[in-house]
Amino acid sequence: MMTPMRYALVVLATVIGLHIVVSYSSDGYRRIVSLANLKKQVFHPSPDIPPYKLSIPDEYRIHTNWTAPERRASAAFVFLARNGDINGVVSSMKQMEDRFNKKFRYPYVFLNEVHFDEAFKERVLELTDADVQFGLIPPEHWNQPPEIDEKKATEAREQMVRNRVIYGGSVPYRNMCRYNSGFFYRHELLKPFKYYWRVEPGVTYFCDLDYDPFLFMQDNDKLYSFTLALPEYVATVPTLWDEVKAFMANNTDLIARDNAMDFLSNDGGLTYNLCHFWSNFEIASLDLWRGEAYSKFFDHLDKAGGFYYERWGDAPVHSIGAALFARKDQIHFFDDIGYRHEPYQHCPKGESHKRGKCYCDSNQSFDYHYYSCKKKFDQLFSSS
Ligand SMILES: Nc1nc2c(ncn2[C@@H]2O[C@H](COP(=O)(O)OP(=O)(O)OP(=O)(O)O)[C@@H](O)[C@H]2O)c(=O)[nH]1
Ligand SMILES: [Mg+2]
Repeated sequence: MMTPMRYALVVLATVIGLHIVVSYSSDGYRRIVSLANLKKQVFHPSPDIPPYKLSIPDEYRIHTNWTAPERRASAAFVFLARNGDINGVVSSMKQMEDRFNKKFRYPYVFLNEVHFDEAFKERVLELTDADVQFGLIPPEHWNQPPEIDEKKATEAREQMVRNRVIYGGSVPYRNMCRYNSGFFYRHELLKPFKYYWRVEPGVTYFCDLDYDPFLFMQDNDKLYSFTLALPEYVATVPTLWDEVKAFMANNTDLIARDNAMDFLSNDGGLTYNLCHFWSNFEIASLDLWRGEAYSKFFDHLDKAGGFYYERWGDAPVHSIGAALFARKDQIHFFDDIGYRHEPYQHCPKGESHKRGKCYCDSNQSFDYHYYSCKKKFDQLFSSS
């Protein structure tokens, strides 16, 4: 016969036994009876802290000790922006991180003609584990040069405003175009790099990118790349092609063999068809711009003054530079990078769309629009 004492011992042993068995077989049970949890129950926080303010326990978080791929290109993102562009900047950058750079961790270089403010820096730094640098543009690289005849420039701007040319009355816009055309690649912070990816505020990246486009460019001897190509507003570049022709006539030795002149001109170079690669997206070689040919070309254009007497954009200037000083096969179309800068977008099709898990509509790709210059690019290769 069981005494009450023995009876109590048997019950206790059964409870302990069950606890051990269930602890081993059930994660949930183990969590509930864990010391940490019991402690939480006993020492629950002061009632004036709402429970949602307690941080989620670390055990719920995924810990991936991600390391960037070993082989990397010498490359950085370049972001020219104003302090007031911050909301568009973080939108573009967050997408860049999520779609690509979380895996690759390429550094960012931000450039501005005034100091970036603390709020700007703070919001940018929150977004990435990669290195981020903030650079100040030297005034002599940014401001309208003293050789420009201000009276002539003012008259030109006023005329453009009357003609409703977009940004026609803006000096800062012209400074920006000239800076992007001829100076950004000389900035101290970009000196260590060979390639850059230009990012602008408020753009959209539609697809995941599961390879390194910088390495692709480097390994395959590509110098310039694009996703969108279209004609420039003729009112912004009325004398640009005259200057290009004058430069070519005096510098035949600098023009690449197998260049992409037929992308720019429908008549062998006589006239400009206004086609250009849209430079708000660029992955390109910094050394292409730093080289003798483009340096002399930019100096020639700068002396002609069309950045201020007209409104030459960095897109046609870069495009003409790339088309003339690189071989056509050194210019790459990044079909698998879904990209939008208002009001146009490139969206991959078929297998590329699927591989990139793209969320854009392939039927709404500017490539097939009558206005697109993509077909001129394709024609470069149609007879070779
Ligand atoms: N620091 C600085 N950056 C500028 C200035 N103007 C433009 N930018 C930057 O230069 C790039 C091109 O300027 P945008 O205003 O986007 O020019 P756009 O693409 O021709 O025209 P949008 O259709 O307005 O986008 C962007 O990265 C801007 O943030 C400026 O005055 N200072
Ligand atoms: Mg823009």
